[in-house]
Amino acid sequence: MSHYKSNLRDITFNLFEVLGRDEVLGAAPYADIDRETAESILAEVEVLARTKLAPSFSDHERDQPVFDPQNHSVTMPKEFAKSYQAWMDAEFYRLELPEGLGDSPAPPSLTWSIAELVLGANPPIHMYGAGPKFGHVIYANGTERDKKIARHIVDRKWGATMVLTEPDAGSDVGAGRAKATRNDDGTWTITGVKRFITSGEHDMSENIVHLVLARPVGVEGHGGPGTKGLSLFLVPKHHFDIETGELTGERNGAFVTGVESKLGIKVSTTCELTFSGHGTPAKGWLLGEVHDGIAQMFQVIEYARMMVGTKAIATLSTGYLNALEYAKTRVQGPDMINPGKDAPRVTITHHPDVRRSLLTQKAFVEGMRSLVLYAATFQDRVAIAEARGEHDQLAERVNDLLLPIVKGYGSERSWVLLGTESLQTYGGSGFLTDYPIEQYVRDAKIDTLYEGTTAIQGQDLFFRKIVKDQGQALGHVSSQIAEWLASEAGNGQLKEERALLQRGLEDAGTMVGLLIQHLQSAQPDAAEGDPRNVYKVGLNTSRLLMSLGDVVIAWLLLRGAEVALERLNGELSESEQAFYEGKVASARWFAATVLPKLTAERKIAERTTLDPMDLAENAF
Ligand code: ST9
Repeated sequence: MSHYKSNLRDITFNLFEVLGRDEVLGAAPYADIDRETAESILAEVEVLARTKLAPSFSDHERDQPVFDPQNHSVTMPKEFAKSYQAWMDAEFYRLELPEGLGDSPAPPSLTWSIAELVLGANPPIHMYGAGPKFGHVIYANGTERDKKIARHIVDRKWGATMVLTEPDAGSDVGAGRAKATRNDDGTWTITGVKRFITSGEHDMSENIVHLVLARPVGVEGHGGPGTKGLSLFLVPKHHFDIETGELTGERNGAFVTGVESKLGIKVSTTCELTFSGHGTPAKGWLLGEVHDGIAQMFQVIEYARMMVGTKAIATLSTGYLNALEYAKTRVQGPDMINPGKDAPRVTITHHPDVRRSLLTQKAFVEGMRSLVLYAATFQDRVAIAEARGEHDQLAERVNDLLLPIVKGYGSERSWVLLGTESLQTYGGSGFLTDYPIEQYVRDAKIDTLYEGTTAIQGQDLFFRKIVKDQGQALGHVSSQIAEWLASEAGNGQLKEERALLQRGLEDAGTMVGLLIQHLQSAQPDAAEGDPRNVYKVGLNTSRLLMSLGDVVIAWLLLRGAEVALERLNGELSESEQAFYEGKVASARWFAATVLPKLTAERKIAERTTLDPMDLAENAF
């Protein structure tokens, strides 16, 4: 039986009933995909995810990739490779590619819905399967030569990796020291050691193309310190004929020199890669023949941040649904209102604390799913504008604003809830490998770490997505919320929840204003300022990230509740009635139990002092 429990009903509810995605389907550039087609694609992927992708999920623990240090190779477990093959053979990845590369583009709101199903069933399949999407970045930024490489990656189903991190340069990517030296034939030789490279080596595709950040040597105006001195190189595992994609039989000098042993997600290889370290030069091409590495790599990072947030949320979703199933069948203890020793024992869904826990899981996961798909609606706008040769700058900005929330908030909330609520629902049984929850907890922890830790997401949100953006995207989202609050949404039935959201919005707004004040007072020219006030910002960026996430999610859940209340006025089947009642209940629960905490968060932020920064290190 599959461990994976999907929630296709909630996905389609968000897509079509809340976010109106019918609007973008059936018309250019998505003329071939109408709502019916989209729904049948989702249904097909859901079956594939449950029946072909999910079965090898728990094998990861027993049957792990085997690293051979002599041959610099990794042999993947057979069952996982079979699931991976099933996904690649189905070619749904083509829906994520632009015209000219994949031939059947679909809106990002649909492709992220598909991604949720795959990431919930077996996350590393989606990660190993990202090759074609890397092809997209190469295609978009590349020369004619690079575009050919991109096509080989897609057509031959090659793997690809993002290669940034070095032993001494993690979050601080600009501290990287890998070098690139230009060869007479126009190629480059890369030298250095990179660490934590996801999918860095495996035997499931005939080739892997590494996208490597390195510092060009001896090129005037380029290669300086920091991230701006980095360029992006395409470095294949095996050499190939650029025209045909056929492998030449020659190994390039990009070798796996270590595979990490780690807490979770064990089938995903986390590799040390050594370039030009074993007597063979690691040769590659400069992407697009321009030295613009960090900006190019951030195109990958932005996608990957969305993917990581979606992965975390997808795992919480299946975690919650598994916990719910267990709770409905697990008989334990009497009902609180009939506590006698001889009283009948009841399923644990009768216990108030279990109901609290289940409703908390349900509210967060449904809210975060809405967040992912809400962000995706802005990606739809960006993609549609691009297809017309235009730019939708507002949509780009709002998507940028939402990404750290999807990734940072999504991963933190999911991991914590999986551990504190989903696993806890099982009692001691949750600790056992008999159930998938313990693996979910371990596999989801990484989501708070990679693609920029939560602290990095908080800083990105405040400094880049709010301050540098001059509050344009934030202003747009908060005015949308304010507009909704001013409307008659909920037909009087969500009055209390709207008041709670109003207060939460004000609390979050006050926090943003406060951090901006601290930042201004830290500027050298500020009257009576203090440069150390920037620490007061740094002490609160994670708090702000989580608070803004709470506000946006509450709003999206309440929008869903508004739709559900309307539907509940009509004739419904029993299951649809229950579904919509559940939507209203989770929105109300979130508003009642999460939003009031924002006032406390605001007060904590207001009372921030420099004490933590003044404390001597040895006093910690
Ligand atoms: C990792 C692997 O963790 C995890 C595995 C995941 C699974 C892999 C599967 C992935 C599939 C991917 C498929 C690709 C598909 C793509 C399709 C798309 C069509 N947004 O602030 P500054 C840029 S890997 C955009 O001064 P510092 C920007 O160019 C490890 N751009 O930074 C900027 O210049 P400007 C992941 C951004 O102080 C420039 O950077 N590691 C953004 O020099 C400099 O900015 C990390 O994620 C942004 N949000 O450096 C690193 N931010 O301002 C985490 C910056 O002129 N560390 N840029 O525009 C950080 O993010 C640091 O804050 C830092 C700091 C490196 C940016």
